[in-house]
Formats: sequence, structure tokens, C-alpha cells
Amino acid sequence: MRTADIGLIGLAVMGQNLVLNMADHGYTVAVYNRTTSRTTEFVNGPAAGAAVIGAETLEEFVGRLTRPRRVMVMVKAGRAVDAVLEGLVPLLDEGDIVIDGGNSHFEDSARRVSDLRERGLSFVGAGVSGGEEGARNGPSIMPGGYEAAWPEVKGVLQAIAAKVADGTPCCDWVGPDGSGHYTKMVHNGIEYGDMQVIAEAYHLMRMVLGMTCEEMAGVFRTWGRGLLDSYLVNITADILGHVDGNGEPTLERILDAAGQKGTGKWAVISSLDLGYPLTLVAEAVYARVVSSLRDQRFEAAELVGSGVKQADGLGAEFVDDIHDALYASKIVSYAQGFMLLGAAASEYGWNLDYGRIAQLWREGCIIKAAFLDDITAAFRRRPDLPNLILDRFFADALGNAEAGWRRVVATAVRVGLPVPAYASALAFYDSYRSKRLPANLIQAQRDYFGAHTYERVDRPRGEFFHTDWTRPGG
Ligand code: 2AM
Repeated sequence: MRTADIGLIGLAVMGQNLVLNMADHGYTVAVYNRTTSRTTEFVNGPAAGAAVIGAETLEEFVGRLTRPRRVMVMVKAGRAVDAVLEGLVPLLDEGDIVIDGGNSHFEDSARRVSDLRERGLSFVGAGVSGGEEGARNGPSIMPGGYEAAWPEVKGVLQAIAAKVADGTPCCDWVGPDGSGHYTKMVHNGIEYGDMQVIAEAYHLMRMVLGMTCEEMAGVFRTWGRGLLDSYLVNITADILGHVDGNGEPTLERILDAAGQKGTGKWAVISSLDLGYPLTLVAEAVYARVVSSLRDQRFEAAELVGSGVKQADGLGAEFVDDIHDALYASKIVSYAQGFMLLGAAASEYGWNLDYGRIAQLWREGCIIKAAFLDDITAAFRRRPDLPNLILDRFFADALGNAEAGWRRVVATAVRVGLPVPAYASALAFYDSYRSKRLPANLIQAQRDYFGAHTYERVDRPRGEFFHTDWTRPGG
């Protein structure tokens, strides 16, 4: 009987493409899917002629695998993963390894690592990014969990992963527990932010400068060759340049109500749990939510009026200002994302290599960008860098972009065009570099109504004071 090097459960498109990718790299793959017809169709269709073995039952599937068995699970996040594990785990033996490549929540992954460990099994929660195309030709893979399993799965995962220019795979061990899926979650949050900062640039060019899609395509094409060289900027140029059968821009026919699947939201929830700012991503999530309230937006537009005011005296240099606003906001977003990774690392006791994580995102995934090399360089200079803004390179980059960034936000406010990502990024930047914030008043109010006490600027930290605010003189 032919045996397989690795098995994969869950033959939706992502699963199928990962199998084909593994087969391309010389691995024989056993496959199983709950609905058998999907297995048969895959084995006789896209996988015909490849080193892929279809199994109709889990027993048959497990029986095909060489030991230690390696099983990658690619099913819908949540209950489906537990359902698969329930059937699979009793069939496995000590030392066998389960890799969950779905979009699982990091807390579920942490739980599964310890549950499987109790049964002598190894669980790896691997974030996989890059969509269908990435899965087929090389995704970014962020594995974490039970580290003893890494040498056993490193070969295949690094083989199928995207590679940076020097050949380094965009896949490396992230850390224990759910750290792999946590990293993927932060990646997705950053992706929401990147999309929003691009969308705001489009909105400004279209609504304030009155540019055509073709003109904007040209601008994004140019930007994609500079500091903003990235997948998302380049596909935006493609999108803006796309015309339908009548020669009309396709983009202008698309309804302006955004959907979401929730991983951006998870990142924001985690930031609130850990007490760290992820303001730009939060604004990006909320911007999608607001866009989806389309009927209410139309009602409000009728009631209070709509449209942007005329902005006089804006020329081509305003396009450069928008570039700078986008770039500066993107720096703030990544600064916040890496702060959150750092906060999670200290909360959960992970030892993360932030420079390496930036390289895992360098190719293969949606947020791939040249910019990530600058982030890696910053963390190589100072591995415990608390915030990218504290690195000289990024501090200078923000300084250079600042004037244009402020002009863009000020103009948007003046004409009534929403730029929540640029504005919140600027507010964070201005707060983060402030020696004085109005939180003394917040503390006074808390002490007034709740006797929550406060610390004093003229006394050491850790000494707490209370004022009887309603009695003259305290
Ligand atoms: P299916 O083809 O039998 O529906 C994406 O939905 C993938 O997850 C599919 O391969 C799907 O299998 C699988 N899946 C969803 N829920 C599942 C469950 N509870 N148990 C096993 N596989 C499941």
C-alpha cells in the first residue's frame, strides 16, 4: 500500500491548493474530506496525476500516514476544528502531529495545544495567509504551539511557503501556545488598516481633487514603485484601471458597503483586553461597519445634507501630501501592530522575534511590502524596541511626512470628507510624542466622583492622594 508523508483534512479551495503545493514539492499527500464526493472530485480532477491519495474514511486516511503522522487540518475555524479533532485524535499515536492551518482564534489554539499534549500528541496552530493564490504558489505561514513538533513539520511547511529574494522562507517557528494564530490575527488587523489607508487616498483623490480612475491608477502605479511598494497598492492600481464592457471603470459600479469575516475585529478586541492602542485598525473595522449602514447614510444625507465642500487652491502637490499621509499612517499602524504583539508576548510569556515576523509577511501574503524590510532592520538594531516610532529611521520618516499628513487631515476636516485612519493615526502620533496630556483632568474627575485617588507630578510614582473636592481647600 502506498504511504503518504503528510495528510490533509478539508478540501475546500485553500486545502486543495495546499495539497497541490505540497505535491509539487515532492511530498505524497493523503487527503480526506467529510463529504466524500469532494475527495473523489479532487483526486480525479485537479490532483489527477499528482502524488495524492484519497481516503474515504478517517481510519483509512490515518492508516496511510508514515510516523510520526503529520496531519494538516484546513476546515472552517471554530467548532469544525474540534469536530475533526474529536474523530481524528483517538486514531493517532503518541508523537503524532496535528497542524491547524485555518483561521482559528489564538485562544482555541492554545487550548488545543494543551489538550493534545495531555494525550501525547503535538498540536501546531499555523496561521496561513495569501488566499487561494498564496496557498497554491507559496503562502506566508506562521506556525506556533508545541515546539518539539517543529523539526518534524519544518521541512514541508518551509518548502511550500513563499520565499524572500534571498530564498529565506516566509515560514518560521513563531512561539508557544496560540502565538502563531495570534501573529496571523495581527497580520489580518494590519491588512484591514492597509486597505483603509489606501481607500482614504482614493476617496480624497476622487472627491476632493476630482481625479478620474485612470488618473488615480497612474498615481497608485507610481506609488507602487516607491516607498509604498506593496501588493495592496499595486492591485489597487489594477482595480482602478479596470474597465467593464462599456469602457466604464468597474470600480465605480461596486456598491460601497464593505463586508468582513471578523479577524480584524479579533485583533481590536485583543488590543482592548491587553490595554494597548490599535486605533488605526479599530477605525478600519468601524469604517467598514459604517459603510454597511448604507440606508441610514442615505437618510442622514437627505436630512442634514451631504457632499464635500469645494477645496480651493489644491494642485498636484496635494497628491504628494496624500502619499505622505498614507505612508505616515501606515507606519503608525504597523507601530501599533508590533506594540500589540509585544504586549501579547509579555502577557502570555512568549519570546517573539519581531524582525523575523516582519519577514514572514514579506512575501506570500496580502500585506507583503518592501516596507517590511525597514521594520526588520529596526528590530535588528534594537530587538526589544517598544515602538517603531522610537527607531530613528521611522521617526525621521514620520517627521518628513508630517507636514503633508497634517495638510491632508486638515483639508479633509475642512471639506467634510471622512479620513478616520489618517486622523486617528495622527492623533496617536501626537499623543505618543506628548509630554503633557489632559489625563490629569481625567484623574481629577475620577477622584471627584469615585475617590479613585491620583498621583502627583511633584511626588514619586506610587504615592496616591485624594482631595475632598466639594469642600473649599480640600
Ligand atoms: P465538507 O466538504 O464536508 O463541507 C470548508 O468548509 C471545509 O471545512 C470543507 O472541507 C468542509 O467539509 C469542512 N468542514 C466544515 N465543517 C466541518 C465539520 N464539522 N467536520 C468536518 N469538516 C468540516
